[in-house]
Amino acid sequence: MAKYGYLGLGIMGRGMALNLVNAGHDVVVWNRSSEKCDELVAAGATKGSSPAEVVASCDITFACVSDPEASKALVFGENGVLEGVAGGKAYVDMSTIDPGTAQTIGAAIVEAGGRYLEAPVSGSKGPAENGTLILLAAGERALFDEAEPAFSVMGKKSVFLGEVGQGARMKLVVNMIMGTMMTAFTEGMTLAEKANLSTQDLLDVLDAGAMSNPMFRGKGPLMQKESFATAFPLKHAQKDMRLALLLGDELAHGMPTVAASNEVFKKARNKGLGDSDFSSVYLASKD
Ligand code: NA7
Repeated sequence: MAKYGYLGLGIMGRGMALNLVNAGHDVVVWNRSSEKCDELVAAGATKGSSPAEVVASCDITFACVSDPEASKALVFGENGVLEGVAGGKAYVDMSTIDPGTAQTIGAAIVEAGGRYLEAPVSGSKGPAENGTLILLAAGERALFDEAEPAFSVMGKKSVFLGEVGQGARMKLVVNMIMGTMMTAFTEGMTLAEKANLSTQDLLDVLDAGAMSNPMFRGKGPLMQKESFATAFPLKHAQKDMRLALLLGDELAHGMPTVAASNEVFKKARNKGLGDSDFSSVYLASKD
């Protein structure tokens, strides 16, 4: 059985790494703030001393960190991934980053003698914990096939999308749709309130029709209670809107709806909601 590494034990990485351990795999973990490794070690993982050491001691190392800057720090930093990949070690970055950063990282890993796959995931805390993420992979096809035993534990569906960058692009398209859906939803909820409509009636009407979806069904009742426990940090949702807009910019593709939605997320960050769930954009829509 392959030995796996996992770097980055935030909301997403924690769930995925725990699922690998609980499925009986041999897993070595590392996180910048080392105390986050304790729960994993208690569950049966081994704690690694640095990204380089984890990658060098495992067959395939997965990573899930905040944003492009964090992904680059993990790979190019001191004792980083790049220092451990020689001899064909495999590295799978599951963070949501821009395609250019994924390509820069992928090329550097291969140049240093390693193997690379990007595999950003669709789904937040719950799917990470119960292994129902959707993995959007691109890069080395053979590595995608080799990683399947791990992917099948972390997710319910894995798709292979071609060359490095295509996974990032797909993820940004998906999250741009999700973000704009969320701001339209919160504006509808707050408009209903101001129009003296019952938000429960609105949720019931939406759920009975063609717009019924798990996100409205799950987040709607929480919005009514202004309960924003973090499943997907708002700062990461806004990062994805920003990166999607940059992709649109590169391709000269107009996205006025996304641009407007991004402004609402920026306003929410400015209100101090960056670490709350992205559905707390509701509070910015209320003004
Ligand atoms: P979290 O819960 O905010 O976790 C972020 C993780 O990234 C956490 O392990 C951080 O370590 C790590 N991080 C952040 N910056 C760095 C640097 N510079 N170097 C190393 N590690 C770093 O995010 P989620 O788990 O919800 O999301 C992760 C990704 O999936 C993100 O791209 C989302 O958009 C989707 P820390 O614990 O702070 O030391």
